[in-house]
Amino acid sequence: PVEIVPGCFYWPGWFDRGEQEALAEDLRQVLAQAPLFTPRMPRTGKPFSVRMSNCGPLGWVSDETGYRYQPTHPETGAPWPPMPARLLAAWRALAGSPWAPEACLINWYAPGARMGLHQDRDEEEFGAPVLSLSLGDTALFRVGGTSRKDPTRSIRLASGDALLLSGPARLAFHGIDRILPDTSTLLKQPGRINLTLRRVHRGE
Ligand code: MD3
Ligand code: FE
Repeated sequence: PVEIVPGCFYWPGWFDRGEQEALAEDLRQVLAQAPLFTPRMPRTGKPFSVRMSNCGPLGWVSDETGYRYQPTHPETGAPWPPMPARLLAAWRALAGSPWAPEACLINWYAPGARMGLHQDRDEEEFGAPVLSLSLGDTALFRVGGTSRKDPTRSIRLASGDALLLSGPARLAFHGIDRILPDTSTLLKQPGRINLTLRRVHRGE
């Protein structure tokens, strides 16, 4: 892999086209059980431009009352569907963690959606890495340091790419500046899916 900033490892083209198609089909089945919802900012209730769902024992949600992990879908009340075996295999191959991932957040970016610079701090375990997998249109991804003022680097995350955030990069500021239109034929509609596999609790 290529180290983008300390602890941020990048595998361009980790999944070949056939594997990407199989993963996209896995996700269609997950989303049939756990439909995309529109998260809202704490306090203000302002909607995110990104829509979300989850699979695995826990899922990340955000509403007027705050950010949290919970075992059920915020709208249907059903447990999140299990993580597809293909995702668990990618975690085992790349994460270097003895513990299984507890949550897989599914982010759906329609053209024009973005995600502002932020840190991921809702997990109790920052020692475990986060694994990000991209499908569909290419995203312009930005990553900096642990202070918002630190300089940032941009890379394009294309369909099939994998990114591991570990060590000092685990608490780095990061975001998605924009989705580049017409850069992939994988999905049946224009846009991008990002998957992030995470540990929420300390391993035991
Ligand atoms: C750096 N997702 O879900 S993936 C997120 O493309 C998130 O949907 C973006 O930021 C997306 O929280 C970026 C790359 C990524 C994911 C998690 C990180 C970078 C990260 C956690 C810590 C540091
Ligand atoms: Fe994030």
